Amino acid sequence: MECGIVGLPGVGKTTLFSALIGSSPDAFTTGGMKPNLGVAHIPDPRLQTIASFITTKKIIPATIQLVDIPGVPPGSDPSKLNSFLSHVRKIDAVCHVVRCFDDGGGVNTAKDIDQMESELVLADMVVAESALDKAGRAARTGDADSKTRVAVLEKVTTVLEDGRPIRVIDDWSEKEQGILKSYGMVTAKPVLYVANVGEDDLAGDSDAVQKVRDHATETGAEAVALCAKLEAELAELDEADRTEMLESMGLTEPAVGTMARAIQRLLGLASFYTAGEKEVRAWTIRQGETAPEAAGTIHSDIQRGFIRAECYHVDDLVQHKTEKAIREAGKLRSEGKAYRMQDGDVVHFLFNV
Ligand SMILES: Nc1nc2c(ncn2[C@@H]2O[C@H](COP(=O)(O)OP(=O)(O)O)[C@@H](O)[C@H]2O)c(=O)[nH]1
Ligand SMILES: [Mg+2]
Repeated sequence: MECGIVGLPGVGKTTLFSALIGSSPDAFTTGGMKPNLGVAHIPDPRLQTIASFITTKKIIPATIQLVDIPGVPPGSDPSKLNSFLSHVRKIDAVCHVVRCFDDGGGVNTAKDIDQMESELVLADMVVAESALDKAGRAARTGDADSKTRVAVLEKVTTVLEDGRPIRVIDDWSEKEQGILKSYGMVTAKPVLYVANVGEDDLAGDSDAVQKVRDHATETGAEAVALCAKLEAELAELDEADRTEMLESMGLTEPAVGTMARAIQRLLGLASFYTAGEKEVRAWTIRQGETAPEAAGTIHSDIQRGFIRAECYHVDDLVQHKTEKAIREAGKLRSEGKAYRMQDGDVVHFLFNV
């Protein structure tokens, strides 16, 4: 699962990217056409909760793959635009950064969003048009599958011609969804708008930010407001200094934490945990995965030799304090192969290879 950071040049993408992966923005190229790749930790308060009851040597958060995709200035030549689109086609979710801080030239979020989004809408129209042509010809020979394709593509085209992204359509059947996915349309991907605010509007109260939030609501996306520059500074501090700086601003955690969790939600992911003396660790799965599939994220041997999962919820630990007490209270569940993992499960996998 990979999340791509997109936006016009100079909106703060690389600054945000470095804050998310916890290194200095100076380490990354600016202005070039090559994307920056990195891995962000997903800060998770539940890890500290678990570690407060189960003594452990190490806490390991879940991670997410990030790509900082260089922005394309409006009116760029087609080769730059194509290179940009090829990167966007590969990602699973889009994090669209919108400049809400004034760099001297004023702020116009509506125009900025439109400039970026109309390129994406246009790209999908090109794909839809040629695909519709092809599917239409096959459908006329009586091919049932192609008829469904035509229906999907016509629905998509109506929305795109209206200048709106495909993600506003939320009533696909499972089959239609599969067809849609096969075309890799860029405006069908889930989007998180990041309103990049200046240090003078950390709460995100300005009209500019409100416009971003409204646009997100209208187009089936989510939105967060943060100051990328401040987040990048926070990321470079050690734990103690960071806590002190956050407290002085009346905050409890860096905004990139909230943001990383929003991305996780957007991707339809959930977390489960393993907890022991050696480490307390968060693992990422797709919502609804079964216990053996979840075991496979740790090691393929555990999936292959899966016997059962002994599990309880983080909330059970908070209530009963120890695993022994959870067992005595009858809250330790023994789950088999068909069990669908719940977000917040703490698990011991029993396996035999
Ligand atoms: N005032 C302010 N400046 C920012 C903020 N985020 C980024 N910048 C500045 O904007 C410029 C462009 O940032 P960069 O991350 O390279 O933008 P990119 O082209 O989207 O990757 C840099 O000089 C940053 O320091 C912010 O939140 N507030
Ligand atoms: Mg950049």
